[in-house]
Amino acid sequence: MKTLVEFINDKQVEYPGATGEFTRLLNDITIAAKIVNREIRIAGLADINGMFGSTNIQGEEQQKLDVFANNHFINALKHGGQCAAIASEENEDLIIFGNAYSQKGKYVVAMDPVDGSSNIEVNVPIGTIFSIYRRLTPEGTSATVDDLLQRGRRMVAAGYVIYGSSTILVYTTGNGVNGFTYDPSVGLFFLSHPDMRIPDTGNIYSINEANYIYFPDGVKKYIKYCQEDDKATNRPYNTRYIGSLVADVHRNMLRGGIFIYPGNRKNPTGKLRLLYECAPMAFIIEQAGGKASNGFTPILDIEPYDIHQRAPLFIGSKQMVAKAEEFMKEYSGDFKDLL
Ligand code: AHM
Ligand code: MG
Repeated sequence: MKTLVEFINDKQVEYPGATGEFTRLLNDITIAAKIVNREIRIAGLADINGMFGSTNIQGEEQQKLDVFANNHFINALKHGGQCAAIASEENEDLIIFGNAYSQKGKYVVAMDPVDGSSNIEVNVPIGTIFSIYRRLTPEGTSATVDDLLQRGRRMVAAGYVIYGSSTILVYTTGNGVNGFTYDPSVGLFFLSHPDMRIPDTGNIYSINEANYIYFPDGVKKYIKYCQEDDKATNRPYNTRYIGSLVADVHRNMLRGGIFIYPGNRKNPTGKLRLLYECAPMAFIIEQAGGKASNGFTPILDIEPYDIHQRAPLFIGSKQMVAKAEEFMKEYSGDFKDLL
C-alpha cells in the first residue's frame, strides 16, 4: 500500500519545476497531525481534556487540546521553514514568522487546529482543517495579512484530518481528492480512499435544527422539502448532525448529503469562519465533484476582508446544494445583500 509520504513525493515528480518546498510543507502538517492524534487518542488518560482557562478571538473558551494542537502546528510550520505566516482560529493576529529562513517561505497557511473541540470530552469525532496559499508579498520579506486575504479559488491545497473511529487525512492540491488512513502500529498514513467523489445527490441533511426559528425562510422551506414524502427523490431524507464540521462533511462526502450552517437576520454570516473552515472544506468538496456556497455565491469566490470573518455554509452533493440555493433565491433573496 502506498504511504502518504510516497504519494506526496510521487506527485512532486509530476511537476518538473517543483522545488520540494510544497512537499516539505505538507509533510510538516502531517507530522503535527500525528502528534495531535496521539494526544487525542489518550485524551481521557492524559490531562488534556477540559478548559484551558482562556478565550480565543471568537470569545469561545479554549480547550486544552485547542492550545496544544495550535502550538504543535505552529511549531511544525515554523521550523519547517516553508511557511511565512499562519492564520489560526486560536490567534487573534496573524502569526508572522520573523526569522530569516521562514521569511523565505513562499507559502502561508490558514488553519483550525481542532475543530469541534467541545466534542472532545464526549468522545465524538473532531477534526483539523488546513489550507495553503502562495504568498503575494515577495519571499524574503515579512508576510502581511494580505497574503492570507485571498479568494479560495487561489488556494494551492486544502485538507482535513478526522480523528474518528480511525484517523483519516483527506487532501487536495486541485487535482482530485485522496484520503489516507493512519495505522498507529507503524505510525504511517496509507492511501485508503483514492480519488474520492461525493455522490451527486444523497438522502442526508445536516443542520442544527434547534435554531429553526431563526433560519432564513429559504432554509426553513428547504428543510420542509427534505422532510416531504417523495419516492422518486428518496425523500424524506435522514437527519444526521454530529456538530463537528469535518465529521459531518466527511460522512456526507462518502454517503451523499448536504450540510448547512446558515446565518440569521441578527447574524447574517452565521458561525463558521470563511478562511479556515468554509473555504478549505469548499475546495475539497468541489474537487470531489460537489458544491459549496453561502446560499448564493460559491464560497471560493468570496473576497475575504478579515482573517476571522464568517460565512454561511451550504456544502455537499451538487444537486442538493443547488436545490437549497433555489430555495434561498426564491424565499430569502434579501439575505444576499446582508452578506
Ligand atoms: P469550533 O471551531 O469552535 O469548534 O466550532 C465549529 C463547530 C463546527 O465543527 C460545527 O459544524 C459547528 O461548530 C457546530 O455548531 P453548533 O453547535 O452551533 O451546531
Ligand atoms: Mg473551528
